[in-house]
Amino acid sequence: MAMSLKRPQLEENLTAEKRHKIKRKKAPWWHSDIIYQVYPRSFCDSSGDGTGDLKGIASKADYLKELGVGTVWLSPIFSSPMADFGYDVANFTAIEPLFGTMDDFDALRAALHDRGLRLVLDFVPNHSSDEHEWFVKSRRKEEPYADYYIWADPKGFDEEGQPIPPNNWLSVFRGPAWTWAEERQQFYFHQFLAKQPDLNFRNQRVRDEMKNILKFWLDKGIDGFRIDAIKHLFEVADLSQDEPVAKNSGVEDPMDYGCLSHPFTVNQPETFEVVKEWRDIMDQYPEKLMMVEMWDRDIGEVMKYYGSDSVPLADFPFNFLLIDSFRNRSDLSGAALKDALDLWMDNMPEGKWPNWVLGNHDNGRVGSRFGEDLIDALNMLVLLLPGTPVTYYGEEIGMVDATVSWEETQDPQGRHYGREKYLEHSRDPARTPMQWDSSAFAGFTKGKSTWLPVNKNYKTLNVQAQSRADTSHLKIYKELARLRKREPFAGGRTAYPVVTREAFSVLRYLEGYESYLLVMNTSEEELEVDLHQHANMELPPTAEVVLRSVTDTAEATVPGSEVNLSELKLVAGEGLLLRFAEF
Ligand code: TEU
Repeated sequence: MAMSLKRPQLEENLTAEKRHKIKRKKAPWWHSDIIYQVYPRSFCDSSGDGTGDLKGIASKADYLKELGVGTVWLSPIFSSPMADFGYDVANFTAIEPLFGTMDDFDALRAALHDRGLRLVLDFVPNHSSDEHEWFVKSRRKEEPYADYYIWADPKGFDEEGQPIPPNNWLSVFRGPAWTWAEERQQFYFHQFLAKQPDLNFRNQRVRDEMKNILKFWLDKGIDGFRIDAIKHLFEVADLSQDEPVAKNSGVEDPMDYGCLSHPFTVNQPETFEVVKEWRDIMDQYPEKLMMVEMWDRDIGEVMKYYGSDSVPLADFPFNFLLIDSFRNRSDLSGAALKDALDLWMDNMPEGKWPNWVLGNHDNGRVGSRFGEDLIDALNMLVLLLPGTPVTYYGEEIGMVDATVSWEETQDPQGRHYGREKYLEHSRDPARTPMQWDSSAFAGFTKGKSTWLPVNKNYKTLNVQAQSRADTSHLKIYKELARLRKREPFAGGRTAYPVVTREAFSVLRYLEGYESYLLVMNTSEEELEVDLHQHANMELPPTAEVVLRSVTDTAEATVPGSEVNLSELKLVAGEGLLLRFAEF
């Protein structure tokens, strides 16, 4: 067969049997797990206060097990005034009372572990809350905390006697990245909100504190970390330098983060030293997962976080290319999908492991970004590619962005842009409560209100309805989670036999096993495609349908049917998973 092969992990010329032996012996658990992101405020509320909590999550442990995910990653659950909904931590080793107690945490960990599921926590090292004891003391210049944060004198004073920040650096959330502290008569730096002052990683004590925090949670038996906003960890030491205006950004608002480029505030070389220190700590425990969150257009910068064979860093930096390459449906085509997959695989260092992220709490829901018709096809894609898929809660049932009015808007990123523009920036629409059933508040709470509105579509779009339906996003997801454990997916090879504007296909195959072919129609129209005409390799004349998108109700593609690959019909956005004997 003439095709281009990608085998991220295994030697090309080994026999299938030997490959399996190596794989069984060596592959870490997170190669086979699906990582499922729970946004704790929005998953399940046991207390009735309208915000999700740990007991609520624990009550859904059976659901998660049955879903077929292996690892549960929780967005921050630590003590927090909730200015950025937990990403502003006031005590890194205490549980936020809104979410419960340390006993609830232990019970949740046990509930997951008892079911063979793993638990990964969010680690937010770049900043703390301004209500953290360290910052309160630092603001008073109390030792040893005085230099725990990035403090700077004003560049001068304006005509009204107001202090001028040391440079033009901007906050990711809009506006100056410097806030004046009366008490200390200095500015402090915050890459995000003023309520999220950046920690000073040039201070050894800060580095030690953070290491101890990692150990604290590892000693509690968690299985790894997702590390937040890693590229922001260091800034240049010389604070006198302005960041340059970004060329061709198209951003007009001078207070928008996008209008500057950021040579002095992200991806500084020192960051990798610190990540290495964390890796070393994690390696003192058996098989802990380290995922880093790194959002950057520069793929080379992203890949650096994998490290190398001699200096391994994260197990993977999140792969956001499936979010970032296509902001909407019109950007999506078979060819563009192939480019996005290749961009990761071709740049990933030798011997490293890929991952695929379709959505998270900072981005719109998959169905809203691309179109609901593509939900199943995209789940098929990320769950069947080689690599670790990351699923944001609710994506398994195809939740879509909810309408959140200006009055209801909670997200500080949205609020910072004001009533006119909040919709472009608010992350709330993708953070609404999980839709469990058709009862009040979608079964998310027994209380009288919820922190964000429940999507109005919950009466029909919910877990219970999809469990009962003959076909549903949920049923497809579960089937995929089961299928991906089979050898052609777990340890097989990958090829892309047909890539056109409207069609994309992925073949997973392994000597001695049946081959699986996923065919996707990326267009918004029905498609009839002759795979043989377009294929860059030999394909059999027919194949058996294994799974199809919920939108396809044709007689010819009922699972189990034999379809002719010369005249394959797909509805708009469909994913069709086919199987044929090894050939
Ligand atoms: O997000 C980090 C974040 O905002 C960056 O990835 C950002 O998009 C990029 O640097 C802009 O170029 C994390 C969390 O996911 C988010 O929810 C938090 O608000 C943020 O950190 C602050 O902790």
